[in-house]
Amino acid sequence: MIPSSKITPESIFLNRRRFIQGMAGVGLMSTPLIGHALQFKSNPEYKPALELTDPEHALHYNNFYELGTAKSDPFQNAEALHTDDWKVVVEGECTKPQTFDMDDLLRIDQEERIYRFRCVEGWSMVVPWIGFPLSKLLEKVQPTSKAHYVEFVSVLDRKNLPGQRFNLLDWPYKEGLRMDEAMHPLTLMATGLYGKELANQNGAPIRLIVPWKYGFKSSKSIVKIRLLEKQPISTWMEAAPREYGFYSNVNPNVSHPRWSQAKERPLGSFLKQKTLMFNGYAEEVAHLYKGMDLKKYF
Ligand SMILES: Nc1nc2c(c(=O)[nH]1)N[C@H]1C(S)=C(S)[C@@H](COP(=O)(O)O)O[C@H]1N2
Ligand SMILES: [Mo]
Repeated sequence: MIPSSKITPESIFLNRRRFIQGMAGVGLMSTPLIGHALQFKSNPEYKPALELTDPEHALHYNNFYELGTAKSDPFQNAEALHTDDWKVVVEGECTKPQTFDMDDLLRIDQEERIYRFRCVEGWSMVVPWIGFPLSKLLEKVQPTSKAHYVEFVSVLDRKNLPGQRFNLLDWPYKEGLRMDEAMHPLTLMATGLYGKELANQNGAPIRLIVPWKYGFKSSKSIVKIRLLEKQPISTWMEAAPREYGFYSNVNPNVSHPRWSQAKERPLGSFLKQKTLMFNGYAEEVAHLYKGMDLKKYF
C-alpha cells in the first residue's frame, strides 16, 4: 500500500470530505480519493465535540516497533509491511473457529467513530476510526462458556519487517483483553482512519482499538485472535512486568513507575491537558472494574 499522504495532501482530502459530509449528512459515504473505497456510516453516538488531531500527526508520529522504534520509522518503513491476501484466524474456545479474509471482514457494517486515544508515554490524539465492534466478529465463532479472555496476535514477518530482525520484543506482538472488555461496544476492530483504509503505519489492514486503555493495548496488523480460558501474557507485560500490566486502563491517579500519568500532550499542541479517568470513558466502562483495586490491577 502506498502511504496516502504521498498521494494527496491530507488537508485537501479533509476539506473535501467535510464538504461531502455536509451534503450527505450521516448517509452512506465512500472515500472520494485514491485508495480502497471504504463504505462506512458515521455513528452519531460516537461523535464527541472534540477537535480532531491533524492527520499529519496521526499518520507520521507512530509506535509500531515491527517497523522500527523511532516515531518516524513506521511511516518511513511502511512498505515493509505486506498486507496482500491478509487473513485473520479466530480460534480457541469457540464452537465455530474460522479464518476470515479482508473481504469477509469488510462485509461487516463499517462505521466511523471519533475516539480519544492516549499512549502510555503521555501523548494523546482524537481521531476518526472506521471499523466494527469486535463483538460482531466474536459472535460469528460462537465462544464457549470457557472463553474468559481474548488474545490478539500481530503479524510475524522477520524477513521483511525491519524491527523483527532484532529480538527487542518477543515477536509476534501479543495483547489480550478480558472477555467482557472484548465484548464491550466501545471495543473496535479498525479498518480505516480519516475516511480511508488504514495506512500501514497505523496497523493495516486491521487493528484493535480499545479507547479507555493505553495505546499499546490497541494491537496493530492482527493475524490471529484466540479465545482462552486463562489470562494470556502480553508482550509488554513480558518485557517489563512492573511497568505494564494486563489491564492498563488509562488512569491519571496511578503513575507509571518512571513518570506521572496525570497529564498528557495532545499531538499538535504545546500545552498539556489533564488525563481523564478511563480516558473519558468512565461512564461506559467503570462498571467492568467494580470492586477491583486499580493500583494492583494496573
Ligand atoms: N503490533 C503492534 N501494535 C502496536 C504497537 C506496536 O509496536 N506493534 N504499538 C502500540 C502503541 S505503544 C501505540 S501508542 C499505538 C499507536 O498507534 P498509532 O501509531 O496508530 O497512533 O499502537 C499500539 N499497537
Ligand atoms: Mo503507546
